[in-house]
Amino acid sequence: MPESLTFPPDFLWGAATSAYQIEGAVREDGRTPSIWDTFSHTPGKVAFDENGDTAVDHYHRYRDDVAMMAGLNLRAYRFSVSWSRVQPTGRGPAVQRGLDFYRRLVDELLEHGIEPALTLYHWDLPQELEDAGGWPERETAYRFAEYAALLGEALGDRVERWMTVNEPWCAAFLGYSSGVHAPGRTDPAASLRAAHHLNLAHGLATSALRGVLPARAAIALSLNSQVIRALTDDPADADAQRRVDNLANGVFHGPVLQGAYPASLFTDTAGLTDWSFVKDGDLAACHQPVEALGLNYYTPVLVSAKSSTPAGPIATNHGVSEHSPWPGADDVTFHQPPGECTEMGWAIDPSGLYDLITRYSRMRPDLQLYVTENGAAYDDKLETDGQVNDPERIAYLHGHLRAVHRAIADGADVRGYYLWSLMDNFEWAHGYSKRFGAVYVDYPTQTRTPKASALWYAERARTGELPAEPVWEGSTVR
Ligand code: PNW
Repeated sequence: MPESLTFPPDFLWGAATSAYQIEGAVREDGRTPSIWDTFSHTPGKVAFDENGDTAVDHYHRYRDDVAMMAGLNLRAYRFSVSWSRVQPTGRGPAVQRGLDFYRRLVDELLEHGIEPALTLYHWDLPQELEDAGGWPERETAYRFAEYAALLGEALGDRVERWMTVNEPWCAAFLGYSSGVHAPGRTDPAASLRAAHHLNLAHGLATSALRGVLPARAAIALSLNSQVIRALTDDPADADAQRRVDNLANGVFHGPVLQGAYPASLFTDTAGLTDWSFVKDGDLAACHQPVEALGLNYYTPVLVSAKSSTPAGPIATNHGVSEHSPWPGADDVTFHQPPGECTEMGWAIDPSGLYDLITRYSRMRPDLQLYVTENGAAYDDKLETDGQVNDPERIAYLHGHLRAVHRAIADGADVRGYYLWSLMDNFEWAHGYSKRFGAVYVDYPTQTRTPKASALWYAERARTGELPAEPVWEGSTVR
């Protein structure tokens, strides 16, 4: 019989969103198109050809949204800044009206006692920079550092939690190799250059922020470090696991957290590139001191060597494309992990979150760890009584929060958890068909309704207690 668990008193109970997924107002106050505007307006790229033009209209409704967060007892809110709102061409001086929106949002959060956690890049590169070559071009990393400094100067007096790049794996490999995300390119060699320049962008931005932020500011990187499991203990499967782990994790945490790329990554990808785009001094530039590491986790990845592959369901976790998001791993098979799935088809496995946290806790015991995203999509319905009952999401959150608690009990320095997502929103290539929110959004009216899971989570935030069982019988937050 499980018992109820208590989290540390200063544990940060939060929720997360990103700019393109919620803001809308894509043509207001000087904002120019990002690669996601272009991509979503290209027929056939997003389910039902949906786009973020309106999204959940957060740009106009941020005040109500912040009041709603306060009503849900949230202590922290992780959001991202739309680069092309602040720097429409990706270079040059900042646009005041763009900065003002984020200043108003941050002030509203602070007035409600909610800590803002700002992500500089959640995939919405200004289109003009993509036209100049995008992340495969080194110049983009320099542009990013300049943008980081502008934001740091503008908001450093009121934002203490800074995150550079969110999930560089998605940006590099879904964007430039499999092409299921913007800008939709399918060039594996270019995707490896993109990965390096995202690492460099993180490092250069971190240095630039140090120059403008007060000493109390904490800088972090958010990785979608993935948990890669081998199908069997056959050495060929273990090798497949190592190769995919390099491409999912090592290619980012190597330079950024350890100061070097894994040597075997170079040999695994030798047929695609000679890595000559890594210049002298780059590894030192990537390997900047940071205070915190953000980990995003949804589901594990299960692999085997093609030669040893038995028949079985093949995973579609990373979207469906004839091009792989794993450059140089064509001889690996990706399997559907066992167990129940969320609406994304992602297998539910909280032990993966425990494994991820303990891995990074051992790698860098000096860093504060945050779960910067975790959550689930379900086919939620607004009932006639005005409630949204989502017991599956409560069970998902319960299981994963138990895993976080176990990791803390075993010595990991996990300081907080940001539920993905605060509210239903534009789920990238899936459009609005997948609901990740704790709060339900009725898109035609933009009405927000906290789901049962939001009320359940609000109780965790209020009490710091995780009950023994994932049940919720209340209907309001006390
Ligand atoms: C993350 N994959 O995206 C993002 O950070 C969020 O913006 C997004 O809404 C959330 O997770 C849910 O999808 C991912 O294919 C998209 O492995 C795709 C993958 C992983 C994360």
